Amino acid sequence: MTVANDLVERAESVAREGADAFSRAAALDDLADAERRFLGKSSALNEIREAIKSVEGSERALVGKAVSGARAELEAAYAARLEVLEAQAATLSATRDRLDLTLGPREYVRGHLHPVTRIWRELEDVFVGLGYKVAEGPEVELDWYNFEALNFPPGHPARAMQDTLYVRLGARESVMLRTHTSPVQVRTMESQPPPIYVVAPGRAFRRDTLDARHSPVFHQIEGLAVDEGITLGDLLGTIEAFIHALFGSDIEARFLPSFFPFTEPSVEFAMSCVFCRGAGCTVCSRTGWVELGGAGMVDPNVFTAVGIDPEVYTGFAFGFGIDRVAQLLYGVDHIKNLWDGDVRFARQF
Ligand code: 2NL
Repeated sequence: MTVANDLVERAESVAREGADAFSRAAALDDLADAERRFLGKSSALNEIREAIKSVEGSERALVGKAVSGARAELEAAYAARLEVLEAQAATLSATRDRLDLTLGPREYVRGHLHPVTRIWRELEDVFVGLGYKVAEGPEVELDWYNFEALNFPPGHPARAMQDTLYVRLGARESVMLRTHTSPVQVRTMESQPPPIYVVAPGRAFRRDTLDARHSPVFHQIEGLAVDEGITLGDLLGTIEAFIHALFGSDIEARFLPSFFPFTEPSVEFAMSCVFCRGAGCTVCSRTGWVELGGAGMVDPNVFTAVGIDPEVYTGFAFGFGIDRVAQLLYGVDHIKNLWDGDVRFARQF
């Protein structure tokens, strides 16, 4: 075998060997080693090229061609493997270095109405069903609407019944937080002629010390009917109808005589206890009855104050606490639980 043939063969075998080493390189480091070995300065291929000097002139081209063919093959094999390994490395680091920015699942808690709001709306529904309109008015009131027009003359002892929270505006004791929602009905009577059928639910304020059943801020609903020929019988029937609608037709209504400056005659009304059905329990203090509120026939002085002729019209009015009904129906022992905003309490309803 000639020196030239031997060199050509060696070049071809180095090309195969190198291509094989490149394709077996598992990582970029291995590939770099193989590249140095097969394509570097002291590679077998360079030795072969050096050896060309010892080949006869006419055969040099043959060996030169074999060497450059082997080099091209090696370079192509190297480039192909490099591409694959670089792509693998990129995927690997993308996976390994990934930041998990997923937000953890958050519990979706659906809210609901406050127990007092619920009773408030149920009461409105009952009276709207009886043909009443819902009226609203200011919580900061003038003496005229809160007292004067309601037959509480200045200095009248009835004012002492209402521990009023006054606001420092205008003349002394002329502006106050309304002590009941009656001023809404006074405003209604002043602004429209009878027939009037309205309920006024809303917040009211009194200088009460907080205890299990009293809060200085409370909610009440008052009702007013003014028409020709309205009687005490209509009042009693209306209250009985609303008690049946709200608590069930087996619950009884009871009326006792009472006094209010704005009604004559006046009554207080109660219902048979929803818990013991009249047998006697702690909720009704073993009486079988639960006090709800007061009512009466609108005093003629009130009609005169608002410009309604008491010779033509009669009417009845009633009022009771919304919080008290909520407390009763939901079994809330202390009224403060309704208002201190603790969701652990609110969630129970
Ligand atoms: C109660 C008693 C009551 C009224 C409110 C009223 C309103 C006008 C005229 C006459 Cl404009 N009366 N309201 C009447 C009787 C009783 O409330 O115990 N409330 C919590």
